[in-house]
Amino acid sequence: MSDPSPSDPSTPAQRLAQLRAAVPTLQLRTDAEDLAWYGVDWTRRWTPAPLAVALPGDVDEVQAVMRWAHANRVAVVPSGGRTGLSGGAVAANGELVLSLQRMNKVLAFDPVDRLLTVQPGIVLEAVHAAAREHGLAYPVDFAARGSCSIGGNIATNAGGIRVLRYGNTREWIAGLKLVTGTGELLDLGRGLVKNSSGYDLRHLAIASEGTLGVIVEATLKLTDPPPDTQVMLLALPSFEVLMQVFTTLRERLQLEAFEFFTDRALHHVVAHGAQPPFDAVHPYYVIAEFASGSEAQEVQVLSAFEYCTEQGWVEDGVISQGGAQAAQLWRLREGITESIAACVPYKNDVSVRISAMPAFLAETQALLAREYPHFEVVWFGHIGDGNLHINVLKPADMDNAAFVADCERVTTLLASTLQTHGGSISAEHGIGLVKKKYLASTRSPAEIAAMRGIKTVFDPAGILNPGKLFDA
Ligand code: 2HG
Ligand code: ZN
Repeated sequence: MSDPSPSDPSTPAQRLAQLRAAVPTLQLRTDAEDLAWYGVDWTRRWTPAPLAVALPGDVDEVQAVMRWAHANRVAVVPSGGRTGLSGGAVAANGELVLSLQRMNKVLAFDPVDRLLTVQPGIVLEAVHAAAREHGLAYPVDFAARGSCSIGGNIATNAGGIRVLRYGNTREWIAGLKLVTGTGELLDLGRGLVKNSSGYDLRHLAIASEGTLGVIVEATLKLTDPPPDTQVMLLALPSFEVLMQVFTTLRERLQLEAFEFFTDRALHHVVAHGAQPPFDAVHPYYVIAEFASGSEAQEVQVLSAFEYCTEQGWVEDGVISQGGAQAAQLWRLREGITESIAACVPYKNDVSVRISAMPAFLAETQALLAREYPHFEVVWFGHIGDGNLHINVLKPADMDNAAFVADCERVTTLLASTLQTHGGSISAEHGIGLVKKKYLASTRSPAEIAAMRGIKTVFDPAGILNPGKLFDA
């Protein structure tokens, strides 16, 4: 928490009493168990120590909390499903956690505009279900769908496994209501398809990681339901052929997703209970989902598969016959994060242009082989979007602080490799606390200065998620 201002020497207990008086209807939790639960995200690197957890039930309460926090200079951490991987929702310094979990309803559906208006605490999977009920789809999707919230997805511009076809969360936000650091309510975008009336503040709020405002409502674009699909899992002999397989499948099929993982990733998922797909072990695997159903499409699928095999790019493969098998194949990719969680991974989430991927990869592979000779490194990710997840696993006998320090040393080198290739240190997980010191490798000093200036406009007292993204 930011230090109390000189005119406000109150203790935490006095502050809470003040907050209770200012917003008498507000649900507040202060049990040690709640503070521990709401004070962290999936990073688990920080010790939670919030002041309290506020669970507002409506927009008025959020505004009242923010007005109080602004007046009393109390730091606030907006909080969704806390499935983030960059520490964006961590409250380790006496901040007030503002959990949107009770604000989790569908508010409206408009069939003409094909817009679904929801509260921020709704879980992604429930958004999918609501869209389906109306015969439509909300296409952003990823493994944390059962617990992440739409507000958190928007605050990080979440990507996931269908970006290749549908883009990031940003593409699907037609409107946003945002409560700023002074408690002002902004109604941004309002579902308009066309609106050339100056700065689009909605897009500043998207990916702002709770530093500009609290998202209290979102209007989401829906689209046609996805086509019937099949899933293909391919075993590849080398990384070099990966981009060739991608280019071939993208040319010949209507790709819905294209992801990769290594033998180490598969090893962990199988050890975690998944079914091994092939008898032999192969260095690399690709999972692709594509439109299929007509006879013509099926012929194309087989011919694309045969072509890749003839080129020597594919050592083995399987094509799903039915939804259950497709789900089983997807589990091999989507189960990776959970399967390595116990190994306390240090996560890199990097991106470059797809065209820069081969050169970037060659350099990065050499860098990591040189710098991490004794650590297990698990590679996977959204290769079709130029986005790699590189998870470095902590040796069981190594001290966590020493492990993180070593990984941070190597991440500095990785950040400069990324800079050479015009890439980003955070493709889709956000900067939060974890990537803060590398922001300057991805954004110029002038850009960071502009971001700071914007932060001051939305949050003049600097109370919204302080210390995340950049320091004050
Ligand atoms: C995924 O693509 C998520 O599965 C998590 O972004 C990535 O655990 C990770 O590094
Ligand atoms: Zn990902």
